[in-house]
Amino acid sequence: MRTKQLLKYLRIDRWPTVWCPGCGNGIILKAFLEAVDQLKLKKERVAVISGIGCSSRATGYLDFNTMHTLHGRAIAFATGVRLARPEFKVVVMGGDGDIVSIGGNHFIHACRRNLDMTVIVFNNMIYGMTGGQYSPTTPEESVASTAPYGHIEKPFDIVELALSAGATFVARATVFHYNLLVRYIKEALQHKGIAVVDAVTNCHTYYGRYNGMPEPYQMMEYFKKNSVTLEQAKKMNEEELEDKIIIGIFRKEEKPCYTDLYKTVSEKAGR
Ligand SMILES: Cc1ncc(C[n+]2csc(CCOP(=O)(O)OP(=O)(O)O)c2C)c(N)n1
Ligand code: SF4
Repeated sequence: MRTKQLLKYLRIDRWPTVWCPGCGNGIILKAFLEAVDQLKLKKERVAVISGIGCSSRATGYLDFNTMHTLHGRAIAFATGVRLARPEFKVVVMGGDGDIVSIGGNHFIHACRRNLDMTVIVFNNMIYGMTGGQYSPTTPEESVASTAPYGHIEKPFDIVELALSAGATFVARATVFHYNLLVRYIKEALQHKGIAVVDAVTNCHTYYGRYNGMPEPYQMMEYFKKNSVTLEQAKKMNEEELEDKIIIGIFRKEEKPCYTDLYKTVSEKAGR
């Protein structure tokens, strides 16, 4: 019933999606639509920009103002949209590879500038579209097509990265925690300044298959078993937190955002 009400936000003529059955991308997409619907945002006033990857295909299915751009460059395009159309809610969607690997520089500087936009990272810990190569968030010792003997690098923690780069809203949930995901995306969309949601999701086809969880439900069980809330995490030591996914809102603060500061400069310049 609820799903039916959300169909108005989708380009149904473009379905079925390219996504594997059971891919977590659909869960994140639905959580986003639920948040948009609860906030009663007008779809004509929402712009969604993505890069390249399985997750970035989301913009093709969403009936908003959408742009499917270049790998890693969604935030750069979104910055242009933000400045040109201040009345729009600007949302960036992309994979961990897209946003924190090739697009990593755009990401940290968008956080530093406090650009007024929501960035939803579909964090499946791997490059899905290109066949399961390791990404900057692939956990140490995990197997990937480019790490058949186990990954030797330490992963980026997207939350830590966003916090240290100066993001003013930072949250994380997994696709197992659907209601939390809706809540955090909703808060992110209401936030003035940059809002980063690390949406941890399953690519069972590659990450799961290489790491003993080939079925979507096995990855769901993994997320359920290994997630701890921020409150629980505060009482745990480093060893206990190893391999744990900490979920919650890590920062929510008001600070002048880039567009407001830019406006004051334009006014000074008499424009
Ligand atoms: C400049 C450039 N480099 C590399 C690629 C190839 N490429 C396409 S998608 C992708 C990675 C996708 O991984 P991610 O962003 O994590 O998204 P996912 O597919 O997992 O959702 C890569 C490397 C490209 N399209 N353009
Ligand atoms: S390859 Fe992975 S990320 Fe891509 S659609 Fe399939 S399950 Fe999803």
